[in-house]
Amino acid sequence: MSRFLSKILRHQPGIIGIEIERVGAWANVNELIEGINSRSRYHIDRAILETIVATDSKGRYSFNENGTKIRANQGHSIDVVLDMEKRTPPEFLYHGTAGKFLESIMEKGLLPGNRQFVHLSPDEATAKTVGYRHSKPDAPIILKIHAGKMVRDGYEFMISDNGVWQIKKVPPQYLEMDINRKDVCNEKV
Ligand code: HQG
Repeated sequence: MSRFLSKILRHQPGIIGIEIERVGAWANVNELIEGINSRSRYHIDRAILETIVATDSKGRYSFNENGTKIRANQGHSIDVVLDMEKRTPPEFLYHGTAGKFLESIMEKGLLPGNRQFVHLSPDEATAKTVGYRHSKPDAPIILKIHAGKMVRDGYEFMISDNGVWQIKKVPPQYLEMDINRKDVCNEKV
């Protein structure tokens, strides 16, 4: 159900016949519940939705202040404007990906693809989990991002409400593949 909610709120609200507000990425809760119940194989009610929002492992969703609207905190492919906080990142961030993408990444840098932003992780363990989504059954490749250097060179980073670092792109000169960390790169998740 949480995955289906992600699909609706980040990528395809039209599949249940609803619209997402461009500014803030909000969906109307009543319309969402009615749309899911009438146009999908799922059944949901307010209590189930509240449980998903409260217990999601990555804090993917939020209600607005009076609980009439809901949104995904990040990860959109549709054109939305989120009031994400600009923040100075730690010296290094991490990105987990699949070996099949490496040549292109090292040539063009990290690009957002279908999403609005490139997502970066604060630690290698998180990056490993993210990368494994694309690399399995092979182990992911972990790239170290020289985020501090990027800031000193004028790049701005944002962080979503659920703690995912975001940026429009990471040029290749700020990427490093730490070949010494075989324990990270060669193990399966
Ligand atoms: C790769 C999950 C070729 C990139 C996670 C990635 C994350 C390139 C894939 C969130 C490239 C895009 C996002 C280039 C980047 N050439 N490939 N130049 N630049 N790529 O799924 O970062 O569970 O859109 O390395 O936790 O994997 O959904 O991005 O492998 O935060 O909440 O293109 O999704 O969150 O894949 O994952 P994605 P991602 P949720």
